[in-house]
Amino acid sequence: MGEYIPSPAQWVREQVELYEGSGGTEGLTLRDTGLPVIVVTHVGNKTGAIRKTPLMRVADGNGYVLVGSQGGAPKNPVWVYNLRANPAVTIRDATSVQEMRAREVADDSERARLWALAVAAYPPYADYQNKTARRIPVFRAEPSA
Ligand code: F42
Repeated sequence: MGEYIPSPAQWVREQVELYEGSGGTEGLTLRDTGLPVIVVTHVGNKTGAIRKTPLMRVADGNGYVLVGSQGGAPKNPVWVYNLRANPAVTIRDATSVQEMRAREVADDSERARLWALAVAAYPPYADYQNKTARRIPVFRAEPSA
């Protein structure tokens, strides 16, 4: 296991510190939206370092939908490449911590179903997709055991 390298983005780093440091009892929502967030721990594909990325909480049965929106920016967030290279992730959802595998969803009909769940959980995702020419990557994290 590599060492943990915190996000260079201050607001993201601070959310991870609060969320994980409190054992999943504080810092559970995105800024002033009140909407729930999970923390995905994964491995950097170049450094091998441990990375921690907060994402919106989009639940789907026993799994989670992970949306690489990055606010509709032109480029994919870097964590997308980490998950493609190494799908083993740990997901913290409040006080629950689970080992999971993140599978990128290629099938159009499955993606459409998961995208609808994502937009229901966090409506700005729809605006983000309209803002960018890239197809926003969608993963489904599933229990690995
Ligand atoms: N981002 C989303 O894309 N979707 C969400 O639903 C979302 C929700 C959310 C909620 C709360 C919150 O605090 C943040 C939220 N974010 C959401 C932002 C998210 O947490 C990420 O910050 C954002 O998606 C950008 O991801 P990123 O992986 O591009 O992060 C950047 C800032 C970063 O950490 N870059 C590192 C750096 O040093 O520049 C690189 C990190 C890395 O993984 N490096 C790899 C390595 O090997 O270590 C190499 C990667 C490569 O291939 O180059």
